[in-house]
Amino acid sequence: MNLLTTIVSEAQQIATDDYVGFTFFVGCMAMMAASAFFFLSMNSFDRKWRTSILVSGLITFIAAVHYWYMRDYWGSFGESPTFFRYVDWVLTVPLMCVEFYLILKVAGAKKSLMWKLILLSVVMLVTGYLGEAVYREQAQIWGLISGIAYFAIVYEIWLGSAKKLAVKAGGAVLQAHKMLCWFVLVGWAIYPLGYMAGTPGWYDGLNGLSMDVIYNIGDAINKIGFGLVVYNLAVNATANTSEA
Ligand SMILES: *C/C=C(C)/C=C/C=C(C)/C=C/C1=C(C)CCCC1(C)C
Repeated sequence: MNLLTTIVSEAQQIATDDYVGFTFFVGCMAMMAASAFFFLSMNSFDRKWRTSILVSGLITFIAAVHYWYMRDYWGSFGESPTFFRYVDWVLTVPLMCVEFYLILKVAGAKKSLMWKLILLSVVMLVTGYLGEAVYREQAQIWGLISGIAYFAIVYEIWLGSAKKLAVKAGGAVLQAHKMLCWFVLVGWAIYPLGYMAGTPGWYDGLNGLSMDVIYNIGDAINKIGFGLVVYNLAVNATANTSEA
């Protein structure tokens, strides 16, 4: 069977009220399209922005591959593909931390900043996984620890050394940094909501919502949005240098 007939027969299997299956399917396509867009645009930018655009494309590409499997897993078992979900995140979220480092390099960002953000993101995700998949009865505690790591990331980029570097860089970099900060503060806050919808705890009222739909919406906004902010920065910065 070729790819198109596979896709068509998959689409026919998704019931009209299966929002989870639908968002996995659309998410997969959107991630693929975004990857093609980022990869194909790469060479139109100054050399120093190409790595950033490459990383944007890698983030959506890695997600596209995982969505392909998650869509299939959901279609076959009707269960949350928690393992694939967290493997995806543990690869893509550190890459988002790399993006912060890459755009702040012009202001002299050091690798230690990158590793600090990566470490915090791994702590956030590993503890989240433990609460969601391994120690579900203690989901609240693991979620809390994960949330603390999340706030440490928010602090670092909004007020910590990353912020100082962004101010030092100024112009288009500062603007892009601010946008990315908003993505982390508001866009990433979608995930704890999904977690609360899918695990037991004091927040049981949220259980009517679908964890997977919430995560899928979060991924589309954050992965593609993040990439577009970086793309926009490369467009602006490249235009400025060619004017000068
Ligand atoms: C592309 C994927 C992204 C940007 C995933 C981000 C995930 C998070 C910010 C997850 C955060 C969590 C908490 C803050 C507490 C509960 C457990 C998590 C892992 C869902």
